[in-house]
Amino acid sequence: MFEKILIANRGEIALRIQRACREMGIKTVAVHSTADADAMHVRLADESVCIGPPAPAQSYLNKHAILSAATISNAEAIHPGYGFLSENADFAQMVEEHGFVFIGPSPEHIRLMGDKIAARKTAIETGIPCVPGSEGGVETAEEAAAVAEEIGYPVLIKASAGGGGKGMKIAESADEIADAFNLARREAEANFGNPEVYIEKFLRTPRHIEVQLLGDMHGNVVHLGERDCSVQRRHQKVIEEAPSPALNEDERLRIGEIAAEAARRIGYRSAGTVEFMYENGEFFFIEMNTRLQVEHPVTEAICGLDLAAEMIRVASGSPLGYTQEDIRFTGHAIECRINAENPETFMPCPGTIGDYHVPGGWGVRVDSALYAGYTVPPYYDSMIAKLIVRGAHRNECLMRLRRALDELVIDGLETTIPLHQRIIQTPAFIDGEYDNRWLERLLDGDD
Ligand code: MV4
Repeated sequence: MFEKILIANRGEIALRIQRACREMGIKTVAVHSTADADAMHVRLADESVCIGPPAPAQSYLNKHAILSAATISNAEAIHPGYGFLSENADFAQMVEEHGFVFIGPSPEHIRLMGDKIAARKTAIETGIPCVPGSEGGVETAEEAAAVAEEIGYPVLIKASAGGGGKGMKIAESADEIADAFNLARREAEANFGNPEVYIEKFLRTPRHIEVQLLGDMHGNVVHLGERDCSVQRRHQKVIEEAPSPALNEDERLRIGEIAAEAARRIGYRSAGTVEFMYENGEFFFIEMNTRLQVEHPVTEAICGLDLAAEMIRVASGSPLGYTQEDIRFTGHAIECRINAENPETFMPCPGTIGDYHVPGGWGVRVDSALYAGYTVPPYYDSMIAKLIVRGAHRNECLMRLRRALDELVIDGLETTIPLHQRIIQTPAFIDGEYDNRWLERLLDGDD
């Protein structure tokens, strides 16, 4: 096992990984920008290194500064967390070339899944169901029109270098295809420096359901069930839960096994997530995330595994100590992402924390790097806390979540706590009857 790990991240996820390290007897090195000198992840680390000014490009995205920090601190491995450099294949490769272990998948797998056309081809080859669409990239407006004619309108044009919903264009009919195609290509070139696009049938009311995978270096892969992340606003997840209220036991096992088998076939290692859209009883692959995700705690809550610790174990070469049959799912879990934002306009609201009180009791977990008197800087993501609640079943979980949200106090800035209180009291959410556009409809007042 490693003796010392550098954590190339900040905020709650840096603490999450530090906690796993501490419990495994591993020393931790924090890196931080000048804006984060007083941050909790720096205070709680065994050592810390300042890697640059506040702007992420000069600090948390600065590959050379992070590698220098790993060198001078004698770290053996680097955990990237999520965001920042976590899905940067060049960084993962540099980490290995400098003789450190990258705690994540291989650079080749990160690169493969970062190219959405290649990822779609891999999904098809490994038996994962995909949305009807183009076989590979689409080069001309004529080709786009021919594909759309074949699969039927409406269609969605997506950037191969996109992901997370950036750069998608809908064409409702043949009148719109040429403009949509040209616009999508131009935007893809401008935003990602790569004009390649592909086409899929546009699904109007899918749910977003994703399968958590964990693989080791010895060819073993297990799935840890699914998460329903359909409650989103502008491609930002707001609430996640496991298991999905939309799936029956057969669908759950089938989609998990399909995802795990595909990962086995490509030799995937570490934590990873296969994202699906689910509509009318059918699953369709969208993309694969090659990182530990924000919402991993809902999976931990229902399967009893420590995903951060497992990632570290498999990165050190240990085999998974269990097979799929050993994984047991128990109860229900829901996560609320709490952002420092106005709960109506969603304008970011950095500031200094006044009173701070976190809920406790059975089944309640708060992952956060906040403390009373801490000033949330304006330079980074506005998520400041995650409240994760579990219960024996969904209803107990909902009642406990309502209780925990009422106990939570984060004063001194605006937060999305009132939004969560509203969502979990809305009948459609209580009934588990929501799709990926439900929250935006609720906020627009059409529900
Ligand atoms: C789609 C889609 C409908 N049809 N693809 C958004 C994020 C990115 N991962 C893929 N996304 C979508 N792809 C087809 N063929 C609708 C979305 C989508 C969405 C998907 C999941 C959760 C929330 C969403 C919000 C808007 C659009």
